[in-house]
Amino acid sequence: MNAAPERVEHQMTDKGYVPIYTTAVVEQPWADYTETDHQVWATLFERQRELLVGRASEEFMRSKRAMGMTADRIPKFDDLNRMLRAATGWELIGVQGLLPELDFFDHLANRRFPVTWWIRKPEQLDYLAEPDLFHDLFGHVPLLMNPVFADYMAAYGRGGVKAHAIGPEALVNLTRLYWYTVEFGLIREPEGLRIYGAGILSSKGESIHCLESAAPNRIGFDMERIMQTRYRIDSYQKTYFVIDSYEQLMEATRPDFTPIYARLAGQPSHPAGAVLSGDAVFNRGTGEGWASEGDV
Ligand code: HBI
Ligand code: FE
Repeated sequence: MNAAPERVEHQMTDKGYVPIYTTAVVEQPWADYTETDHQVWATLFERQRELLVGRASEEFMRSKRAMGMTADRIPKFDDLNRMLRAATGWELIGVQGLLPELDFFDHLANRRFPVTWWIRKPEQLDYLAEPDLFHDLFGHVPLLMNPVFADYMAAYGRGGVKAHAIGPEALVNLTRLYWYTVEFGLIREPEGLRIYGAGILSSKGESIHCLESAAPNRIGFDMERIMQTRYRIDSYQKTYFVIDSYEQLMEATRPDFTPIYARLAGQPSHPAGAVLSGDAVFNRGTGEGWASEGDV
């Protein structure tokens, strides 16, 4: 097994410096995971499973149970693939880590979800600057069992390939859509606001913060508003966008985005903490304790 992930370079992206890895697809080196690796998985899994009761979208909790993920061992991609392929035609592929955006989009467009093969170290339990196996497998994968969300992710990938051909500004707009939905999205359910974004689901602190803190704004989903809104990569989000349903998300990606990009081109973007007159505001955050507006 590769002793360590093959990192290509730190690339300056609109999210600041992020490590970009080789794009090779790798077999999950399951037999080589150490007891410590399995223990890290167990600790993170148990902690989030308890924390997410009453906080995560019902669809996430149901799908996670359906996949048979447990705390005691790191799941095998092959086991999960049998269920995923049957449910929505998706499959997991092992990767070294963050991929260049076009590679990532192309995988999504073909219903392949890239999952980092390595898991964080015990000393990184609470914060990691890049996606690891826990973030990808626990945060992103269960909802791929939901047919509507699975279709959204494939449509998003196709949109990403197109945006990449249009140019960098379109790509930034589309990356913001991913950020505020797939990574940090909230959904309105009968019992109240619930989490579906993987970046929150795999984070203890943000699972609590996003629903219970007075600091962030919580605003109704508006795709163009999201495409114009910058975000943070190094702190809790200042704004969370709330969808009414996964169908709403799927509907939003039906139209061709090209005219939308054209309309947004050259328009100023909004700071992550902005609240605008047209916003459907669930609550206007107090913003206390926010760092400067140094967001992307
Ligand atoms: N690569 N492996 C991996 N996983 C991601 O979630 C990922 C990526 N590359 C780019 C990326 N996400 C984001 O920039 C998306 O908004 C495209
Ligand atoms: Fe992610």
